[in-house]
Amino acid sequence: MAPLSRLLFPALLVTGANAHFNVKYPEPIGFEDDSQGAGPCGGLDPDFSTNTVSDFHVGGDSIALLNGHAQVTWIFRATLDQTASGNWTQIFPIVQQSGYNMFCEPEVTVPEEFVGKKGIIGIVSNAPDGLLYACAAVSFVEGAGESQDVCTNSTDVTISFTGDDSLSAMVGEGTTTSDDDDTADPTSTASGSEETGTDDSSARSLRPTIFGVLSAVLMGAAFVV
Ligand SMILES: *[C@@H]1O[C@H](CO)[C@@H](O)[C@H](O)[C@H]1NC(C)=O
Ligand SMILES: *[C@@H]1O[C@H](CO)[C@@H](O)[C@H](O)[C@H]1NC(C)=O
Ligand SMILES: [Cu+2]
Repeated sequence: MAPLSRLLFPALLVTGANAHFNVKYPEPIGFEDDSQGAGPCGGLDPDFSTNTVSDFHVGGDSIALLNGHAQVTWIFRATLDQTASGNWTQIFPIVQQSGYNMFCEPEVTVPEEFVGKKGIIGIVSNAPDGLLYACAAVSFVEGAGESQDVCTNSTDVTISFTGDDSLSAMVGEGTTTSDDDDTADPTSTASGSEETGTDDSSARSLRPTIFGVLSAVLMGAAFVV
């Protein structure tokens, strides 16, 4: 009995710790799985007096992510608004990640004019369970960052450039005219969300099935124990 429950306990923990995604670099302001769907920072408010404030090199620095979904699209954005409430600049093209686990982009650049200021790096994931958010509090500095040990791509992950209207609607407020047009056009945003819904539908229907089977197996095993 004891060996079996020892086997089952880690299995239950793994099932319970079903994180949407984690930011491995730069250090995020925090992480709450339950509120990660709340923008702009996953249910957390940046606080530069208590958060770790990392240097982020405008000439190229790393954003390292641990993804808990089969397929997502990502947008990276930055703002000098320390409350993260707006004025976002897109800092990397939107990409799609297929496969779980690590995706790291080591050369994310930020506008030179951010140097010497503090602000927020925001990461938004369009996942099968909705839009998910994380933020890091940073100090923008000159030059290029050193390579980070945590900056890896998992072997079975593929990354491709893509479009995603619900993500591109999250940048550009008050920055460029073309981005303003995107944001102001409800038709393009609406059709974008529909497309995304269709793309994700297979993943969405698969997940509950897997969890249903897993739960049934675990519950069955628990009765045996
Ligand atoms: C918005 O960001 C730009 C840089 O992209 C900055 O020059 C400007 O001061 C910011 N505006 C506000 C209101 O924070
Ligand atoms: C991970 O893959 C992306 C997309 O191909 C690439 O830009 C990036 O440099 C890779 N990261 C590492 C650490 O090699
Ligand atoms: Cu999720």
